[in-house]
Amino acid sequence: MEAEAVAKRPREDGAEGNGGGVSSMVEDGKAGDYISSVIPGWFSEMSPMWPGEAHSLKVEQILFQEKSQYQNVMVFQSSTYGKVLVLDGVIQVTERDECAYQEMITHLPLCSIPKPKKVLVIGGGDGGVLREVSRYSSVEVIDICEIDAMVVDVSKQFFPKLAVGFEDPRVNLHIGDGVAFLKNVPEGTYDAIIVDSSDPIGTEKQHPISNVIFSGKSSLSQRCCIWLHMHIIEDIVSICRQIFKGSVNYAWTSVPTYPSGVIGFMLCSTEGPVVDFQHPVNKIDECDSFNKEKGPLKFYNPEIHSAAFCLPSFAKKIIDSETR
Ligand code: SPD
Repeated sequence: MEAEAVAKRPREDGAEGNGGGVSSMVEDGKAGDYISSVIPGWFSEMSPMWPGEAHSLKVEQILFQEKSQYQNVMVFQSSTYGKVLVLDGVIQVTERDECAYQEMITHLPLCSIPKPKKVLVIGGGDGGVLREVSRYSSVEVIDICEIDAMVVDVSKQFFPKLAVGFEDPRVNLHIGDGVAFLKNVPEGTYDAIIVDSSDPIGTEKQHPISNVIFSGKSSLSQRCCIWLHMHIIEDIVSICRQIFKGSVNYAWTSVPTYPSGVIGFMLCSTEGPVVDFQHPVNKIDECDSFNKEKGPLKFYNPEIHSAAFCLPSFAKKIIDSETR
């Protein structure tokens, strides 16, 4: 669907502003079971993936809601986090804190390998990761495979500061299934593969993308939260250890609007030159292959890169025991 067509579509319930539509959506069930409201006029993120808790944002206005072929897509204007993109009831990005996620998921792997040239993004249809990858002048090709064209269109319409990533001439957009795409990629094609998915449910065994990303020399996948999913992270680390013959690492960062306020990343490398993810080889402010014309980073720096691998004791104990 084209963004222009999307823009003109009125809300089905005819309500306007003040987030009143959130409550009415719950009552009439139009947006499915995912959207709920603890307090009228607020969006509350509830899911069996984080039982017993709900992070809430005050809604000023619902700007878009539609069911794509794959999921419920919603954009609302919040009081304090700018515009918010929600897929199947789960916050994906907010204008205020998107920098933390997009910069970390991109620069943790790309600052860890010298002069990355070919990069694949799986998911990431909002364009934020592309925006960050395009900062590297060493990069020649940026392929992206996003399953849901509506996410791309909605981002171009409502999140131009993210979707600017699509404007880079090195970007090749493929709309389709990431697993199918990867099956046709010869091993070693990409220097880095970044999996920017919605929340993965269960372990790698149930999430086939991770079973085929070994073709990359380095890969990163967003992986759960230490406060909520330690048991899943434990399984994932163990399975990655069997799949990846290089290094397997877990890092995390703060994203206030994600469940429990943090999100984790699995960083893995194939055999070959050792990738020391914890100590970036590209110092982003000094590095030749970094295009300074794109403006300053808001969140990432070399210190926060290394710090992202420091874990609280309860998580370190489990992850270290799996990585030995
Ligand atoms: N709990 C939400 C995790 C969302 C991860 N994907 C975000 C996509 C942003 N490019």
